[in-house]
Amino acid sequence: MTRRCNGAGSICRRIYPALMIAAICVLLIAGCRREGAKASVFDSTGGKNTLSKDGRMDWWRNDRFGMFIHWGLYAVPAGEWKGEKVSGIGEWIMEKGQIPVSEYEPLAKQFNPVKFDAEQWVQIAKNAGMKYIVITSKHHDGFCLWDTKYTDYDVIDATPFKRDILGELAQECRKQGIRLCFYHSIMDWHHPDAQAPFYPKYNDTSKSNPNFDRYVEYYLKGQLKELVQNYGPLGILWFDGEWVKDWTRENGWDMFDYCLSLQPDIIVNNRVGNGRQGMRGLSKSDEFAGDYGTPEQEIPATGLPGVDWETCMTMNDTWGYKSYDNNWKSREDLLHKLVDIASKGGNFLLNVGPTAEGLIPGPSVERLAAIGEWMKVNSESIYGTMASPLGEVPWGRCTAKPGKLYLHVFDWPTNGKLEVPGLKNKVKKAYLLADEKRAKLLLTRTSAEKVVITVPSKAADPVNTVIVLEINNK
Ligand code: H79
Repeated sequence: MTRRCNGAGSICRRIYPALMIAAICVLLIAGCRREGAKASVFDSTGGKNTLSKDGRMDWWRNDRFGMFIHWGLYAVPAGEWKGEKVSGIGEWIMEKGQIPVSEYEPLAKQFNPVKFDAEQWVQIAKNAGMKYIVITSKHHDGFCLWDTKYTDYDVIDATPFKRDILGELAQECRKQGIRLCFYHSIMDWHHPDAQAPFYPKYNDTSKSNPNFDRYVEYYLKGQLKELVQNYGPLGILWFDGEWVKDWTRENGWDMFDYCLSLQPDIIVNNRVGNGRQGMRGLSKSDEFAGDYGTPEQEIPATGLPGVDWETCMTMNDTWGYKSYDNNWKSREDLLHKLVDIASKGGNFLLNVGPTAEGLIPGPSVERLAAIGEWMKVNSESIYGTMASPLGEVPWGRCTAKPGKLYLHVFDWPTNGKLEVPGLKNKVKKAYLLADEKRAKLLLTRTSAEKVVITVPSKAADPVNTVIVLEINNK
């Protein structure tokens, strides 16, 4: 959560000077739209697409907060195999437990999530203030949540449930105004032309499959076309598992172009290319395809000026449901993470792992409801904001819009004085975002770079009270 630069190496050396400049130019951001990220994708489609990257990314840069859903057969064993707990993330049980395809596949017969209610899931996301949902159409285990014609290993052909999960979600998302997006794994432990033959180590990155091209051209591309055509228009295609040996940089560009050919305004994450820097999630350079970086389970120590990124994170320690994982992050922590990410210019993709019955676990629902309560009052300080121009502030975080700063006060001052450092702009007015009357708070400039706001003795919200500053951008 701190802005220390721990171990981020060259990134830090690049970022700190940039941050300094940003701080010096505090809020000279007249037009104030976030600058478009590096245009690694411009013209990659040979002029077939008329949409600019900025045009495609516009909603995503505004919406900031999405729900990740990891759901598949792994919800059935829920972290246990043959009476033993299997360590690691739940959706990796097939690999971690070295389970052969022949033993994993029959889980499909037990997948009967009769309590699945798309309306409820979408409502939970929407009430939390989330604007998009990214669900696993296919994870590494290869099981598909829709009726794909490319395999019978799907919810319609292999399970007693026989309902089109993605279809029901697509319909609800449209109804409730949430953007639907799919996570689609490049790696596939079930497909004979992909990693299935690598058993007992499906994730062995030293191995090649001579038929991998056939898997990509016929199976992967065929499925993606089904997904876009049956359930689109989609928001994002979210790839993963790109580290398999057979996936090349060229595969990444080709797939990226293919996705845009299916839907010209679609967004594609950077894991479509094979240039990701581990869990830090950013691409090593512009040579790799993809629209935005994907730090996993971490928040970059500083913002990344000019780069679009989205932190994906679990609420406990697993993506796919594990019955005994109770290591939940607190609601306060999760809200602070959302704000921390926004203050650095990123998006937050927060995960839920529904059970085999089809329910989002209670602790997840409670946490999302708490975030939603805060968002109902304060979402203006998240949507459409940009990274903070202030640098580090001792009491919390800051987000910005043209002519406005949102001070997110995590630690409310006990002496009734909130000091705002690094602020040279003229401040016209300060008020509590929670105050419908917008009553003016007393402002005192104590130096060329410091303003002190006199605040009520008690915080409106003990977790995060937002103060709005109306400022002159010059
Ligand atoms: O879907 C969830 C996980 O199942 C998947 N991504 C999230 C969103 C995932 N997370 N962690 N892993 C998969 C573990 C993979 C780790 C590694 Fe690697 C693969 C280590 C070495 C190869 C990551 C990718 C680090 C280097 C390349």
